[in-house]
Amino acid sequence: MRIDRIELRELPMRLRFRFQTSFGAEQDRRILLVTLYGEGLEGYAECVAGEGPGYSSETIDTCWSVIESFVAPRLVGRSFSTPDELLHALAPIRGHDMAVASVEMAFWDLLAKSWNVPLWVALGGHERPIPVGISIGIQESVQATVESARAAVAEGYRRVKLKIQPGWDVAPVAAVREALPDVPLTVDANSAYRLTDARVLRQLDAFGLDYVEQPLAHDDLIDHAELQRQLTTPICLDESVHSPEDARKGLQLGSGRIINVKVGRVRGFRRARQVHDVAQAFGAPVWCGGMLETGLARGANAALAGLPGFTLPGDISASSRFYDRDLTTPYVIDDGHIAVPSFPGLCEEPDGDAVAAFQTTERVIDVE
Ligand code: OSB
Ligand code: MG
Repeated sequence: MRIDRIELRELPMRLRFRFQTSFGAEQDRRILLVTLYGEGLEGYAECVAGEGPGYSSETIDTCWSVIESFVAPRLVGRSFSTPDELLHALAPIRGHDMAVASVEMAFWDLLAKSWNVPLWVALGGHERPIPVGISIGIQESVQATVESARAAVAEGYRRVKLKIQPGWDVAPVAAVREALPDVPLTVDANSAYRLTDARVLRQLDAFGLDYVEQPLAHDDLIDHAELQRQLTTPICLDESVHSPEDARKGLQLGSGRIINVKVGRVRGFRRARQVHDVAQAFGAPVWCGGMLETGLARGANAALAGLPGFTLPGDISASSRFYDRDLTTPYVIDDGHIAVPSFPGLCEEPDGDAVAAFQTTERVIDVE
């Protein structure tokens, strides 16, 4: 597959509500839409970086810059027959995983379209309905949190995850657990605690949580292992895992027992599948995380979640939860599940009118 051209477009899109986490609030998303052109086909993907470096060190601007200056020049005008070959050409780029992932994902779209198969086939997964959970941001009050959780369960979501931070943990969790005694419930701290907060985190053991997600530092595995020894609730690693090697080290050390796999965070589908394989070797469940994506990436996430080790509900909520107008046919939740897309490639063709309506900036990197 020869890559003739890479196109970057910025689409500012507004979330339907402010999404508050321990690292900040997000409402305005700057969607970076990547298009690869090759063999008469177009491959699409969305970059998952945020506007600011709160979740990881990458931002939409660093991704734009790294793709333009370092990724595209290594790819345009060259041929790659597999994602491995493409990743090899990008190996000199240390880090910047979300930037690399967006291009790797668009390459999978191109490849799968050229083979005329849906992404789940290209990935070697299964076409099964994927159970989905919902991630509820930090709310104004405990009452508002309980209402959001009740509404999510009424809509069919199979797991409720509450964002927590110091001072906003035991009270909302206790209230939601009391209101919804049987719902699979989890919490996500996005690295807001330290090992010295173990006493508070141990209090969460009383609520039968499926896991506590990334309680400690984004780059830590050692303190997580110590904390895991002190908790009965499993720890799920998110920010700490960027590679299959990180997954191996985290599971070997006992830093956690579950992994949230985000394609953008781990440099693309190839490595997402490898993280899945490592976790399977350890007997550790994984699930597919979300980054407030548009419908473009939701289908791709569902396809990834068709791999057999994805045994827990993913953060793949309905398009309409986040966006009034989506870039593709909106994804819907049916009885708490999302369907794995069956059209060739990673996603449906983005709706040209919607792209034009949102687009503000464009840059094309062509063969000279
Ligand atoms: O930690 O899982 C996270 C959104 C942005 C950044 C980090 C995270 C999240 C979510 C939202 O929890 C999940 C979703 O897209 O539904
Ligand atoms: Mg998380």
